[in-house]
Amino acid sequence: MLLEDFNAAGRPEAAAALRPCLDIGRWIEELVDSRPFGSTGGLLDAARRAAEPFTAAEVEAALAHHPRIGERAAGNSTEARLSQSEQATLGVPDPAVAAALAEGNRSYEERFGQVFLIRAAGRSREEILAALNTRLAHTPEEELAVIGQQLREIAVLRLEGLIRA
Ligand code: 2AL
Repeated sequence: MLLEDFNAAGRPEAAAALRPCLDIGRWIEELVDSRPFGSTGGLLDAARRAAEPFTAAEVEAALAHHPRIGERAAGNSTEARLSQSEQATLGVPDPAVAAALAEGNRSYEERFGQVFLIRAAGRSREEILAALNTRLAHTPEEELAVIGQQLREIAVLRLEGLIRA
């Protein structure tokens, strides 16, 4: 979508364009209401700042949209295709790394009661596994902050791919 079309779109259409990036109503509304943006850079800066910090409930709802690391998103929606492309770096996993990721995901979910989330684009499997092990030692409060940051990074990268000058 062109930035000028995003700027000119009706509120529901503009919100629908943003939703696959990050499904947090307050974030979407803030960006929709901040139009028009003079540049994609301005839009991305606003996306990094909007609705910060997220509440625990917002994070929990947004997490429900993300498949586990190492699991392919089902379907052909914009959201699923974005996730598949982000996780493409995971490639055909080395069975030992795949098993370690599955075990790490399990431990993380047991400890925090939610899916382990990380901005996968640009990260190797080994980096993701190392981050998973480090984050297992966090407190729930520390994790809430990290997850908020990861949701923002994923959203900004998605926006960068979806809206162009
Ligand atoms: C994902 C995903 O689908 N894309 C990404 O960057 N991270 N999932 C996850 N559990 O971290």
